[in-house]
Amino acid sequence: MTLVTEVRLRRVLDSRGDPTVEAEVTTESGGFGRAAAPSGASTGEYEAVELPPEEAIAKARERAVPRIEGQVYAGDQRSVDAALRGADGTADFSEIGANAAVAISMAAAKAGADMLGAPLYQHLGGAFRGNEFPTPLGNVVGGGEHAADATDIQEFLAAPVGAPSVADAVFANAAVHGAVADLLDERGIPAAKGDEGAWAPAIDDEEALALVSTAIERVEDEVGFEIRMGLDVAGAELFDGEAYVYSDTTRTPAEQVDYVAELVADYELAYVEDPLDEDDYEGFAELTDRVNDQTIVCGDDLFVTNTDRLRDGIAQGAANAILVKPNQIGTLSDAFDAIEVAREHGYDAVVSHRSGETEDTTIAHLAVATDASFIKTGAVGGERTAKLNELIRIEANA
Ligand code: 2PG
Ligand code: MG
Repeated sequence: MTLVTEVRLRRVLDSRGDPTVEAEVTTESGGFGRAAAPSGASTGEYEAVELPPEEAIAKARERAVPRIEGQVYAGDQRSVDAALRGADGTADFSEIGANAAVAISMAAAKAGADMLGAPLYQHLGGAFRGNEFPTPLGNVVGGGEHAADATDIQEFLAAPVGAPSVADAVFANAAVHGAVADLLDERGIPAAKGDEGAWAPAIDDEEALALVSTAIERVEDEVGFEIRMGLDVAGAELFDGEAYVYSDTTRTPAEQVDYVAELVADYELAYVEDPLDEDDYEGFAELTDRVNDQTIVCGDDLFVTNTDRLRDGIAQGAANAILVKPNQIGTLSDAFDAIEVAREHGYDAVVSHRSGETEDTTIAHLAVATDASFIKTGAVGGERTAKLNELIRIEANA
């Protein structure tokens, strides 16, 4: 068994131009892994704590690194992650920062794979992983916390559910993104891009729904397979404690359930994430009950990749899928466990990027390793294409 010999930490840039934590892990036998923490903008209240990168690095160097260097076996991800938890000592990584923890956890996994000479997805998934590839959800129009003066709903996603391969799906999403640009141009609507590379025009949600539907139809005609629409409502960001506040109207929680159920029916949505506030398990359960056989209802801020919150949701029938973001919980082992609990209870797993990203590709491997149904990692832009192109490579080499 080969020990981890060195853990190095530094600040690097993320896609928003902010600093984030990068980790490098080296093993006794020369295995090497490098990974960087992503960062959210519409963060859930119950997420693990992200510290300012400099502070996270200092704390992790002081507390976590001595528990890992020369102490844990590089191929044993559970030991690495247990050392991180032990070094931190809190439930939410508020001592060393979930950003430092997740960077070390992911870098150690890559070092373990490198040491074994195996691709990361195989190291994480084992020899018996299935052959299902995740369907990529591509963010093509968005607003909310990801862009100023744009839509209230955070993300309008292309969901190429009929794509014969990951590569076809990736290109289809980029084509929908391009078709949206053409439609905006035809209508003389200017648009910049939001944090994830989605178009962020100053239009309302209804116009965006119509626009993305049309863009999807155009691309469906070209590619000849089914593409549907999905949404990340990011409901917690709209909720003011009593009602959901949109630019042009306000909806009570009951009205919000009706509204989303109507959107699911009217637009044949394949996917709805965070339709309600992160504390509203009951509302999630009611909506899920109504649309369970029509669409995927996914909990992001609701579950924050946390198995305890997921189990509460399962007990109440809230949602039928979980969004999985390793930095929401702090380690790959925890993210893995969330996917396992979801699977045991018939919930789909959707592995996801954050709005602030780097060129790190770990989530592409995690999604393949765990046979996740979907991966949400944007449609265009270097930090997004890093993951999408990695999926294409994995598919080509599998
Ligand atoms: C989300 C994510 C990613 P953020 O809400 O699902 O799209 O956004 O990283 O800002 O939380
Ligand atoms: Mg979300």
